[in-house]
Amino acid sequence: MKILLISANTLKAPYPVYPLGLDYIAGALGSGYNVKIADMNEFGSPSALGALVRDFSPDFAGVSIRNIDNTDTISSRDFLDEYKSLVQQIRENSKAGIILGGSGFTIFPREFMHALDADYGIAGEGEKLPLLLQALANNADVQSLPGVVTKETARIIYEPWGNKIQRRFDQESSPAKFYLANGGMLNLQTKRGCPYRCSYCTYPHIEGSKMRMFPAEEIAHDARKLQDAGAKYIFITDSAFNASYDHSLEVANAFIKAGISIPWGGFFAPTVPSPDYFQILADAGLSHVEFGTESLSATMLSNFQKPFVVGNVFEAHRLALKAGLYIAHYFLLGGPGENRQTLRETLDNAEQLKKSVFFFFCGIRIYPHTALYDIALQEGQITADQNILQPVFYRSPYITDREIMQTVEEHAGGRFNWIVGSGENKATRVLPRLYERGFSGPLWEHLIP
Ligand code: B12
Ligand code: SF4
Repeated sequence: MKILLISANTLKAPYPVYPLGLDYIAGALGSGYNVKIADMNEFGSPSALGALVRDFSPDFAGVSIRNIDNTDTISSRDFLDEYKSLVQQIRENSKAGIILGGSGFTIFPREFMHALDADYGIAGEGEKLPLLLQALANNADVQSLPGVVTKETARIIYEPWGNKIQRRFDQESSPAKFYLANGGMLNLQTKRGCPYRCSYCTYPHIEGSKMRMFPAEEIAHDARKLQDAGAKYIFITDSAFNASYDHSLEVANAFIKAGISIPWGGFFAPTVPSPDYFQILADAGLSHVEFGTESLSATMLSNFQKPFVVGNVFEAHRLALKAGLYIAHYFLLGGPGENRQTLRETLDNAEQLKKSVFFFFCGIRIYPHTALYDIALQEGQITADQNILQPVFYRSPYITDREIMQTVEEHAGGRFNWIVGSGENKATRVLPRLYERGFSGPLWEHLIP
């Protein structure tokens, strides 16, 4: 059976993202299938995909829907029309059944099934794809399979994958070559799931709320493959790399043993680690720490149900700085209860975080299966029957977006390391030029004063 796996994502900001999920699906399908991976970043436009679909003539096309929109309140952009033309290309050039999946799809499975008129979908982990394909080959019932969605599905069974998880990375594949030639950043996952329940966050729904760690040696082995292929930087895609201090340390030690010498980074929660934690990670090559801080107001951290308090952020920052790491803090402004005073607290406290980059996002994308969704519903910001595939952002009733933005801009006073929005400003326009000049990695470190 021939399976074409397509990464639909063409967003290149802040940089192009290697379609890691498709490596895992290829790993799950194994050698019993003839699998080809196509990445829309290589094709430029959906119509350019047509010839490949015709030549390969797949039995099924799996389309990976990662991004729904750019989650930017300042210049919001969604990708539905792009995905519609992609699906049209598959239909026009083959008889393949179309199966959707991916993190964006998992948040809005029914909406995507209808909007893209797809045949099947898998909400959650794509490792379930072989089960769906076998059931289809045997004309068996697919509705009872966990995660499987059709346009008729009434209830989706969300169940984390409990069996083997295996990545198939092929450094000779054209996607691998594309990312190695464009910035050299590849990615790696060390576990799935996040045990925290931050009010606005989709990650526990996408990956599950119980952490499932991968064996450290296997991860280090995969990291070594990426390094040997020519990767210049590895992004660890875990929801929060330090959600398990023990496991992340095991990974770091396995990296050292495997001779990983390229820099790497990922998302961290600013909880307080042991005094030598960041130093051990730095010795293993960690270079960039991206803290999901969100606010430096005690009230807002509690409203967001964050697993840390303001003092923890200062301490985590201090230890990361001491280990010589590049640090970025991400903020979400305008959440439930945000007002002039909480905003002021956040901005004043941020002054204490030296040698760092701050990314401020204003207005929070409302997603189903989150506490923020229920708050927005109660406050009448959305209705129960509203389709929120088109982005809807939560707005605090106590302060306007305009005032938040203005206050942040005034407070920042033109400092390059204070970035508002996902970066349509002067500072981040510099980044693509740095890639062209051969720099690699996330590059925000160049904005640190
Ligand atoms: C890591 C990450 C990043 C990193 C990526 C770094 C890197 N080099 O890899 C960075 C920080 C750069 C980033 C940026 C952005 N991100 Co991001 N990111 C993530 C995160 C946490 C993990 C993604 C990941 O790699 N997972 C690991 C892999 C293995 O999983 P996967 O790809 O999802 O694949 C599995 C399943 O989904 C499924 N699957 C995947 N494809 C398919 C296909 C088929 C056919 C099937 C059956 C199954 C299937 O099977 C796979 C294996 O189990 C997710 C949230 C999450 N927890 O999923 C958000 C997430 C994907 N990001 C999101 C967004 C919005 C963005 C940005 C637009 C934010 C911004 N404004 O800048 C940018 C876009 C960047 C780009 N160029 O596309 C959203 C997308 C939803 C949306 N609203 O559009 C997510 C879901 C977070 C959220 N808000 O809910 N991101
Ligand atoms: S914001 Fe981070 S720590 Fe909180 S639930 Fe989401 S992934 Fe977990």
